[in-house]
Amino acid sequence: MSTSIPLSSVLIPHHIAIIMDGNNRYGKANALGRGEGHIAGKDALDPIVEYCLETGVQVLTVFAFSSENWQRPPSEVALLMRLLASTIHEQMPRMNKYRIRLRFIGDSSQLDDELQALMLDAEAKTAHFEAMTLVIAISYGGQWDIAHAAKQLALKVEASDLRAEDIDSDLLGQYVQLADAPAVDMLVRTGGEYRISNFLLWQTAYAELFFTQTLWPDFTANELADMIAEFAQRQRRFGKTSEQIETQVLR
Ligand code: M2E
Repeated sequence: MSTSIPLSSVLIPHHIAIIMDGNNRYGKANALGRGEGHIAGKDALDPIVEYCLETGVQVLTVFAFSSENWQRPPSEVALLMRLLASTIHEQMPRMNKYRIRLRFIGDSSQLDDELQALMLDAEAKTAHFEAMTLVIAISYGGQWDIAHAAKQLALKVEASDLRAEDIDSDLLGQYVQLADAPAVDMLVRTGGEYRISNFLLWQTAYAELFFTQTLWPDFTANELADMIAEFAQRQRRFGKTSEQIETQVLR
């Protein structure tokens, strides 16, 4: 029996999350100086954002700086912090042009006051845009996210606003980051590693996973388009019974 759900709502991902890995290896392979791979990686995001906008993707979330990235050499952390601030500045005209809402997730308490202020300002100035949402994960970890949500519930229990027995996965899910966004339906990792690396753990519970050897600065909208086509194929297959797939193979 067919349903009246529009095909586009299952075949086009609502929410894509990307682990932008491979900047340092790109720098080494191209004889760039220390940290210059990150500078190359900074420009790779623009065509991806434009492609998502054209395709009708509602939310694009990228892993700019993980909880674990604090362990990198101090000079690299400092460079990444400067790059984050300059990128936010540079992106503002593009956010205005394309009417993209900018949001940040992560433990911002660990960041410089100046960077925190810049992030709040960028969020406030783009809050009314509705063409797409670009989420930048900074000082983010999936385990931090879930622990932070658990703490909010614990505070409610402590204040007698909530009974412990009423806690379930549906309620906890309302307190993790991006609870107001659609679930991630495609998780992409560039740079050849096959790990989640503590990115969005709760939000990717049902995501289709995509891995590529391509280093982040070399990643193109074309390659993302191929992955979205593969996503649509997987969704079509998922919508059929195994018998229907067998019939299709025999025809
Ligand atoms: C990014 C940050 O490795 C990071 C260096 C800075 C740029 N970058 C990668 C980002 O992820 C902020 C915005 Cl507004 C856009 C992209």
